[in-house]
This record gives sequence, structure tokens and C-alpha cells, in this order.
Amino acid sequence: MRAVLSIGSNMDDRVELLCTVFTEFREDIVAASPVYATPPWGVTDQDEFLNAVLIVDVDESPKELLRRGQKLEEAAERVRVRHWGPRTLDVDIVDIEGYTSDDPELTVPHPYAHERAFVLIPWLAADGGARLSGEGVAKRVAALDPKERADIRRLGMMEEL
Ligand code: PH2
Ligand code: MG
Ligand code: MG
Repeated sequence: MRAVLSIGSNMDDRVELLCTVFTEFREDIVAASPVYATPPWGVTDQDEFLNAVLIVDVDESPKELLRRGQKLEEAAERVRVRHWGPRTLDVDIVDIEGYTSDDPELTVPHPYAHERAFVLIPWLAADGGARLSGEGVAKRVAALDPKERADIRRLGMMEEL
């Protein structure tokens, strides 16, 4: 099963926390985006995030993959204080090839992916041919507000940081 993961952090050592995800999935990564500094989306009175997208090929089921991400969040001592608020580590399943689900625990594709520049821009960088619900991600990126696009800064590949 091929899945697209969006990872993010805006607390503590953000690079180190994102690195735990790269390490966990090192055998499974098909493509990885650079790491980007991104303004907080949704709840804007919080610190800047670092975000990246990983494309992985895994043997487990969608729910098992979800648990694997949640374990990393737990290891990062993630505390849920506020919806869309600050977090040490967030591992979200954005999309799974050939699979959709409206299960509230795991909705696929991710319900906000199509409007989040911090997901779309890294995803396109990892996979120039990426598609979300049948539409090219490149097209969605092109349709973003230019200001929103400009506010997303490429920092470099994970191994360079
Ligand atoms: N995650 C959120 C809410 N807002 N903003 C940015 N820039 N990056 C995120 O990863 C992010 C966010 C909820 O998961
Ligand atoms: Mg999230
Ligand atoms: Mg999440």
C-alpha cells in the first residue's frame, strides 16, 4: 500500500522530531519532500511549523499505519491542548492509493489536504505527478493565493538540516 504522510512540528527541537519519522520509515520511503518552514494555518496565534511530506510503501493496513504514526506522536510526548494548536509532532495520513474512508478516526483523503499549502507544496515537491481526489496537486498549488505560496520557505532536505 502506498501512502502520503504529512508531518509537522512547531514545538521543541522540530528538526529532531521530524527526523524520528524519517528514521521510523527509512525502509519504506519512496520519496521525501524537503523540509519547509510554514506559517500556522487554522489557528494562527502559534509558532511557525516545520512541515514535510513522505511517500511510503508499507505492508500494513491503513489503521496499522495510523497507529504507527500515533506511536511516534506519543514518543514525542505530544499533548493535545487545543484543536489545531501547538504540537511537538503530528503525523497525518493525507492519502492512500486506491483507498478512501469516511471513518472519523481515519478519513482518507485527509479532509483539509486540498486547501493546505503546507501539505500541497511539499507533496508536489516529493511527487510532481501527485493527484488528490482525481485532481492534479500541481493545479491546486497553482490555484493557491500567491501570498500563501510565498510564505512557505524551503529549508532543505532533511539530511542537510
Ligand atoms: N497543523 C495543524 C494546524 N495548522 N499549520 C501548519 N503550518 N502546519 C501544520 O502542520 C499544521 C498547521 C493541525 O494538524
Ligand atoms: Mg494535522
Ligand atoms: Mg494529526
